[in-house]
Amino acid sequence: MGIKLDRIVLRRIEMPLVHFFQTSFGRTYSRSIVLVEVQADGVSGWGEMTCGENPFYNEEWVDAAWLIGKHYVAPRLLGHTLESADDVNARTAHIRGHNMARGGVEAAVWDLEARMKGLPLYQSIGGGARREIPCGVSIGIQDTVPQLLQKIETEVNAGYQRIKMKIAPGWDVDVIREVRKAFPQIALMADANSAYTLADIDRLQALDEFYLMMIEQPLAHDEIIDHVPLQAKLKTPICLDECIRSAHHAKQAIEMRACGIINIKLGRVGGFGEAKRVHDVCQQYQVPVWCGGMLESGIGRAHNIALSTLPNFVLPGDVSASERYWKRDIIDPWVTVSPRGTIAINDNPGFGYEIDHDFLKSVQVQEEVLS
Ligand code: OSB
Ligand code: MG
Repeated sequence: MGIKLDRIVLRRIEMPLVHFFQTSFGRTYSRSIVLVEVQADGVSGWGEMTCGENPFYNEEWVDAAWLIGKHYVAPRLLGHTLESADDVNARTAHIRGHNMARGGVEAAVWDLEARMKGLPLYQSIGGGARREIPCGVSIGIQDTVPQLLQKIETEVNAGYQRIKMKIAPGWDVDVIREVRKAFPQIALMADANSAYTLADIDRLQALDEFYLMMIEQPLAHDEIIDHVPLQAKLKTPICLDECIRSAHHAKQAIEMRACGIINIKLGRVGGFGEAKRVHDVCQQYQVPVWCGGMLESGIGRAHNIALSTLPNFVLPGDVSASERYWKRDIIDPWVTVSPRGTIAINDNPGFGYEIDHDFLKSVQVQEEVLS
């Protein structure tokens, strides 16, 4: 069939979070998000560049992502006929880094292709291993331990299948001890977002006592190798997030025994093409994966839901209900979670949700049409 992109529209929206989100690298009250609409033959596909407002999770951030999309990604796609969405990754592979900017456009083209064919996105990407995906939540660093315990109780009662809590030096061993005292049975994990070094090995070993499912990215954001001696000394499996940007990284990390689990984020690896390759490598090595989150709007969330239907996404992901993030989401219907902590897959074309255009307009602060 071929996909000839006529237009790419970049939009920037600003939406306050229902509750601030604090990680080891900072606190976020409000999200600034770059959305991508790609158009061909009167059909639109939508994507989201999943970077933060600042270059603190990794080096990407919204202002840079916008410019990468405009100056480097769009010119490689506009006016060309793509055989399929799978071609987008290779057409932008000369760009060093900026995977979230590249991936936002790539994912939009996957959505477009699925809508042109009248297929659900999850089928287009080769997913469909499950009709509902298992969900967990990611809970940020709070001001007090009682506030954290209260939040965990709310999410456990809502049915979420596992709780992830953010940790950092000063909010780790003692806090997790309190959490375990209050919730001895829950599936619990901790995400350090690169807050430690090998000098902290004793502190990280102390976490073994709390039988966590995993500890996520304890060491530097760009570091795989140091996780090897750390994993050798921990009973708790390490899950890598930040430092896995490609299937090649995943293979290296697994072979050198740097981790037992990998978190796949669509943007971090540059879109569906590479996310599927990371998934496949992990499956070959029998390393389970789960879908990470970047506080996405409904558009990025819908992509994550489709991704989570690939067979090796066997662990609950950080994909949770719209209402945990937003007073109002930009998709219709919103993403909801069942009392057993799952999101149901639907069979609508593309990513399966409609854009709430009126609301989108009301939160939009910038728009640029590229053709
Ligand atoms: O490390 O997984 C992370 C949010 C922003 C940046 C990094 C991370 C996160 C989350 C939130 O943990 C996951 C979500 O609920 O979207
Ligand atoms: Mg993480």
